[in-house]
Amino acid sequence: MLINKPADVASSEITPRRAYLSRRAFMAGAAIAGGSLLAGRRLLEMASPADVVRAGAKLSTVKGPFGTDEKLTPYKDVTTYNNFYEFSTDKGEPAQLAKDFRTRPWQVKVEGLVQKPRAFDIDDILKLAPLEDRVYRHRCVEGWSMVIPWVGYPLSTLLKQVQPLGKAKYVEFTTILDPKQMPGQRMRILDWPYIEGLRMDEAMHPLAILCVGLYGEALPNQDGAPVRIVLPWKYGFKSAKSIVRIRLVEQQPINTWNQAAPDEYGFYSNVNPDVDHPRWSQKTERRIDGSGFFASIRKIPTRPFNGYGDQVAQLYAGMDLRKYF
Ligand SMILES: Nc1nc2c(c(=O)[nH]1)N[C@H]1C(S)=C(S)[C@@H](COP(=O)(O)O)O[C@H]1N2
Ligand SMILES: [Mo]
Repeated sequence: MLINKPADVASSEITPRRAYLSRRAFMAGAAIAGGSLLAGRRLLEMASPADVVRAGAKLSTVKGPFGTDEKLTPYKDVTTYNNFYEFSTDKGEPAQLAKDFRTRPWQVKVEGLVQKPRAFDIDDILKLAPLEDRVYRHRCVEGWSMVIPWVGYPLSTLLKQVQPLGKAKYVEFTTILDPKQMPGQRMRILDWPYIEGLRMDEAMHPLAILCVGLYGEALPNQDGAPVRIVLPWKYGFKSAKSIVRIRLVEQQPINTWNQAAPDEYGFYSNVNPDVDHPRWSQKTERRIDGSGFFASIRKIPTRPFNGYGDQVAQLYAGMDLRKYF
């Protein structure tokens, strides 16, 4: 016997929809059938990926600009070698210690010298603009580097929403303060909460992104979930994680690392091989690219502005970059 399928529906359309519907029916049944509360929650999360974007959830993205074809740092290294002092000063520990960090509900207040101050819900931030894959070099002031496929969109997109006033000269970013959830904040390692800042023109530059994911997925907690800043031409510490406030101000913000050690960490902190850290050279870097032991000994030259000079050098025209390091 011949089974005719309707001519106007391609088989490629039928299968996913059918699979989707039957998966939903199955899950509803499974949820009712019981199981642990946790299993129920897991099923719920799978049932509505569009509404519930938790760490690791797939994001739908478009290809963004400024790509590089350098070898990507493996996902494993991006998510197990982290500087996130709110959790631990040991790079191996945030992956474990941030496991249960709560990223919902989450708001980012955007306020200060703006026409329309507003608290953005994280799920609105995710929908504000198309999410772009942006493969950036990531250079830590400590001398290691990675190549990470971030997911986000220009920070300027968010800032334009609140209509900055002409008086606004700088932007300040504040990380969440929650010592109950963040064991590092129970210790006086830094003056919490973590604060960073940029000049207004730096913040509006198309390279600067508001980042919500990596490797096509919602940000893992240890990488700054649910939302962080990424500034590829600056040392990593300028890119504040897990932010809850963006404030537009007239005076240059006092950023946490500059306050902790002003001789070592400047306000600008543009990647610059010609300005050494007082305790080590910045001429070379150790690229973490999955080649294991060999990567740990192989040094590559560090480039001015981390290789983004063509895009950003003009922001600093006429400035003495040794003085404004
Ligand atoms: N709130 C907060 N943001 C932070 C840090 C931090 O300790 N706390 N570390 C910074 C440093 S030094 C670096 S190199 C990057 C590391 O980001 P990654 O772990 O996603 O690679 O985050 C930056 N942002
Ligand atoms: Mo860093």
